Amino acid sequence: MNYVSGNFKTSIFAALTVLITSLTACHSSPQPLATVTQPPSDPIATTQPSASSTPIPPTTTPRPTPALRPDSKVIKSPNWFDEAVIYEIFPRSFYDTDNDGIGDLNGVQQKLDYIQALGADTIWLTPFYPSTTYHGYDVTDYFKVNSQFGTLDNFKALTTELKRRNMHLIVDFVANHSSDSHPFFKAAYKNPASRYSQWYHFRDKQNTVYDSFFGVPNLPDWNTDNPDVREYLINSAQFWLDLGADGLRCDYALGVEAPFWAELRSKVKAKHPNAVILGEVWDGGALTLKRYFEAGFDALFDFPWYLTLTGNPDRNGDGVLNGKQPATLLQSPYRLIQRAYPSGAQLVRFSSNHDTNRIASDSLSDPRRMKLAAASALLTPGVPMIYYGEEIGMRGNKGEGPVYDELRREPMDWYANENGTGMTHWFKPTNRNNTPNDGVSVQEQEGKPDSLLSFYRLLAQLRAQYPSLRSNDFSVIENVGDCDQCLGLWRYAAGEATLLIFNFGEAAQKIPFDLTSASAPAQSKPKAVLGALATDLSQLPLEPWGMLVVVWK
Ligand SMILES: [Ca+2]
Ligand SMILES: [Ca+2]
Repeated sequence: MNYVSGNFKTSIFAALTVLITSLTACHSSPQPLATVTQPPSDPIATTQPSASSTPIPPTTTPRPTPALRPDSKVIKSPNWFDEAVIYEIFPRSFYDTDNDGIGDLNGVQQKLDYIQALGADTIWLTPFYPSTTYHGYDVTDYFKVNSQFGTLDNFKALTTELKRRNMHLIVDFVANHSSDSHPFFKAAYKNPASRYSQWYHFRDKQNTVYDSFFGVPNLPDWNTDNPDVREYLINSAQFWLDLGADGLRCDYALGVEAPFWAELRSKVKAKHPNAVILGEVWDGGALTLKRYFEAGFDALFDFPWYLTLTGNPDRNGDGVLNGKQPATLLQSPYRLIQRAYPSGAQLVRFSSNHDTNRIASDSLSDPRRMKLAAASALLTPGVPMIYYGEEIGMRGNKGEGPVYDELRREPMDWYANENGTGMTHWFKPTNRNNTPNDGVSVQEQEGKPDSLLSFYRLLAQLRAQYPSLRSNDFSVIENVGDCDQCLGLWRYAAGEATLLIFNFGEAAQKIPFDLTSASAPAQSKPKAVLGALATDLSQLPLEPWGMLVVVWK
């Protein structure tokens, strides 16, 4: 049975409660986490970036973290990545091509036109390797494709087709832990004489007590202090890059020591200089992100921005997006790009992923807020990411166990009635978030100018049309009139400037903001590409949860 029914990243928070009570009595054999019924403790309840929100280390042994350096070094992410738009796919739920109800690699390949129409040119695939769970983050073979998703030949065909389209693929890289069904763990468990005894962190002479991801027994931690383990894991990363992948999304990077990431970077870049190394450092603290950039990541997900926008990832409506905090808090994540992180480092901007409540739920199903979240993620500095189904407003809320994260990874809703070619149906409980004829499907939104899908495609067109919406040259507007529910940014490219103002509040605004001021190029007339300008150019009108994007060209 799959007792770790959700991906661990958010079961982290539930597991913490269990962990704390079970640390003193380390599991002696894998036990179901049947006791995970308490609501999660709330380590990231604050939306204020804070170094103290670092999750509790998953083992009884404190893990060293990379040292801070006074002089941030330059980390240059690959050029192709700087203008990328990522589409995150949970393959099981995306598109099925062999009628077993499970999405597959061929299905991803068949929907590339759809993905490109969203302006996305880079796909991040969550794990598609052999594993014992539905989510795949417990890998049993780092060098194979899970037969449910296809074959190595399917993978090669996908990368070939992506290259033909000038698209890119980022694969998930799980270096913190393996599955307890991984052959090396099975060989070493209860067998101290095994050659793999030193590949994990066994804590007793019988090899029955071991460190694992947040105490989850089926996810034993790799011993990355062992050079053989590092070589094995790094070889697996090279294997997928050799087969045509363009980057690694490094799962739970916080769990693995800095020297490992430095070694990974040096070896990967020697062979694949244009591969992107993207880290999941789930932390609201900028100093932590800074340390991990310096450990060797080209890019990190902007969790400080995400947590400020949405509040608690498991609770809806409690962040800036819903007016619960001043939007001026969102200024800081952009300033950090210019002032704190290494020059050339890249931030991935996202409003939900497979470990969080979906943004449509967090927006309380308000189409204005969904569009505001989309525009603020896709048009502001950073590399935007769209979580599959976000573009049609698929809802997703953490369940109350034993099934929880599945409810944020539901089958992509291609059709009004949930039936048709490619539709997956591996998960269809009656309490799911997305149902037939609810307006949430590609079919119901296709061709409708006011639909969320059409809005995402409009954002894609704007990014394609205006280089300033893809450049790293920007400034944060300190005061947007007196509106502390507003965020304002300038973005620049050669001969072009764009003003972006977002209103994260329920009150309409009239912002005294003189568009004839020095910030704008004097030689051209402003054109509103989202929202509308008033006749009086000294005043900017904003609807509740509205936005204004003005281009000078
Ligand atoms: Ca299938
Ligand atoms: Ca639906």
